[in-house]
Amino acid sequence: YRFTHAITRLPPASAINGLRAVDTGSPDLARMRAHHADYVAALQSTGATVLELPALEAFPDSLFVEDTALCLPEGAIVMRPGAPSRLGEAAEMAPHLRALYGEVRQITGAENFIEGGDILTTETEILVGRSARTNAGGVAELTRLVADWGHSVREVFTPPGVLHFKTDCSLLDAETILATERLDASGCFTGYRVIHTAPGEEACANAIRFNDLVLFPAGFPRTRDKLLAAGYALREIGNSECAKLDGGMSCLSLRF
Ligand code: CIR
Repeated sequence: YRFTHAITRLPPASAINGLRAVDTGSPDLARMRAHHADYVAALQSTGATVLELPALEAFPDSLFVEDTALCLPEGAIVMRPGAPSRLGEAAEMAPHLRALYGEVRQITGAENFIEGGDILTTETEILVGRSARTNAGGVAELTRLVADWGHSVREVFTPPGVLHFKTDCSLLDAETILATERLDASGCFTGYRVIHTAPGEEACANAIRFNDLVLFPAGFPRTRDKLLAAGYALREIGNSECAKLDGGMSCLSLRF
């Protein structure tokens, strides 16, 4: 599958107040913006068109656009983020998706929550990890919304204490997944080829394959070498500042 488009959103100054599970210090905004520019340039270098949306100061986590929607070849689904401070980000994304796609559907159930970071789309199925942000109602509503587009959804689980399902895994190609051992141990990837992150490097499981490149966070040399040995073309991108907000490579874009 080749992507022709990506959507990103510039980091707002308010990102220093973004959500985090553990406070490891305030992100450095200038460095975060420099990393973000490297990320956008890497996407563009594959030939894709990148729609760079302006910063939204009212939403400190709004640079993590992935959580607001699921983009499929047939259309997009606007999410209902489980973090109350992020709910409004989905409505900010919807008009851009409508402009780019014919059809946009929406998770609307008042008790249903789901964030894009919990969704891993492979060539054959959509895996959704229940988490502190994604509940059974959200998974069920998504399942109904994508059924007539021919997509099947499989509900899986995000390990306790892990923000999103994709915090711990990424799709590298049609049959290969990069995952932490703790997530793979749940058995959710039976039938796929799985490459494990090196011990102690669990934080690099969130990468993205975008056309000919794998965008991979800098600073994880043993996993990087495993991926290079497996034949992937890697582009290392600094992620030190987003990591302070539990964000990684996939969170920073919508891709289709
Ligand atoms: C949050 O807690 O929602 C943000 N600070 C990080 C979101 C990361 N997004 C993602 O993994 N898809």
